[in-house]
Amino acid sequence: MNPLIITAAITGAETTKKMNPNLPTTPEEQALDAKACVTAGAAIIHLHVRDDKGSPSQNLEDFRESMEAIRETCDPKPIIQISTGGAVGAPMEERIRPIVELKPEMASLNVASMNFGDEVFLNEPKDVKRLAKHMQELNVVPEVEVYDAGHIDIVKRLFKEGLLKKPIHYQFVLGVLGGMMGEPRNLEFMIESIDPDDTWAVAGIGRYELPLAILAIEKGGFVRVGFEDNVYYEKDVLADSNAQLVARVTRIADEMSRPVATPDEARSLLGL
Ligand code: KMH
Ligand code: ZN
Repeated sequence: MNPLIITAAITGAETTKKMNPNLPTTPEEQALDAKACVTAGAAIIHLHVRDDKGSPSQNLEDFRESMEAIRETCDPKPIIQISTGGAVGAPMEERIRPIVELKPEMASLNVASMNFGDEVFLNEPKDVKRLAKHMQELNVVPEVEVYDAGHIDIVKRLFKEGLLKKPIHYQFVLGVLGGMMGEPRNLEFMIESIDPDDTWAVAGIGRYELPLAILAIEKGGFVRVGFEDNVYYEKDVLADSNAQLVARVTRIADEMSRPVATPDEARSLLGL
């Protein structure tokens, strides 16, 4: 089977230290956390950043500092995948700027507006197209974040319009209220709905994280775990660290005879 790419979504925008005191928020904390995740088997760090007060930020300098700290601290160097989703309500100009200025290897691309829990996550078609165009021009490989089956049709339309290249890398984010929940049949439907030459990963929110990770390992997909999506190790027990969640996926993959990709193997699997 193809090697398993594990993404660690270490910080997120909605998670707080109140939810889990081990959440990394400063560049130093993120660098050490990322290093532990890479040692545990992660190849990609999905990166959100915070300002000095610990609030979600799309500020260019906050991204620059965290990226530099992660690059300096980690060996081997993970793929840093900048979030262009940010927190709900982040201005589009701020969501675009880190891509243009920092040119990361990869970035997330959210293709649809939706309810996101009690809020509205706005991704207007014209802005999605602008972001996709910037990524294409700067050779930043997009990971399309898909929360619902209809979003896949939007991705296919973007491809037809020349705004995405093949293979397309999907992240199925299942369990956000406003998108599809994380029942196995939903993941199966998503997999059937994409083209076979594309790649996919799954990020199960909360209690969906572990069962969907196991299903993805079995079905040849990739896996995302981390405090952005889930702060628990098991019911009512907080995870000690992001690396603890990554290490569990690595152990399960090992038991299921699925090798875990190094960052460089992930680069070649994703065509970076
Ligand atoms: N924080 C969510 C509203 C992404 O990183 O691209 C959006 C998000 C997606 O986290
Ligand atoms: Zn994110």
